[in-house]
Amino acid sequence: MRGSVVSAVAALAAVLVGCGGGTTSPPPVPVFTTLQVTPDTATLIGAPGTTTQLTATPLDQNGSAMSGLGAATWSSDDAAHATVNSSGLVTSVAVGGPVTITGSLTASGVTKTGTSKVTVTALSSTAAVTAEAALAFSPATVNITAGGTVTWTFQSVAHTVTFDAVAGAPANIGTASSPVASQAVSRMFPTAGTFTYHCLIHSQMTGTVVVH
Ligand SMILES: [Cu+2]
Repeated sequence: MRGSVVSAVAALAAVLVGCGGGTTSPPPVPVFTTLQVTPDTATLIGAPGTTTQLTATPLDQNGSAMSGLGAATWSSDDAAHATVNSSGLVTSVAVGGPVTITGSLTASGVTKTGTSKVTVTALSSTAAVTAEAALAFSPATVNITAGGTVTWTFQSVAHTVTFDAVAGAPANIGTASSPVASQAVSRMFPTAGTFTYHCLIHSQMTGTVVVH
């Protein structure tokens, strides 16, 4: 019984190989199908003059990137809040949005477009970070103006805020032998820069303060 089933399967496989196993069809010709714009959403922090780069990639019918089709053109539907140049670089003008940035590419008579939604948010002089009991700084990155203040709120688990060696960083909060729990501590950032920090107790806890 079992043997006859195996024989039947083997016979069927032989038939299938005999029918088509010896031929190969040519690969399908790539057809320009989609223009993928990345990232599809972005946030510009502060205005005017902060920037983010968009990229437009033509894709074929299988979702594979195509080359040699030329460069996309770019447009903004709300130049009062964000503009885009011929290279896809978006620049904030005023807080608002989301602004729809459209990339467009015509190749072989086919035009495809893709979009990204860009929101322009205000840059604040203050930011709040929670040093969570779940072993994370949240949010991991905050942005403030020069002279602004960040306040870390420590939950029940003790942590440190230990700045990496960057000139202009404020004093650390807590030490390995005396970490901080269940209170809020603020630090002022007088100068622009990117200040990374970590927790001495939990090496996976890292964060960044970007001062503009
Ligand atoms: Cu920690």
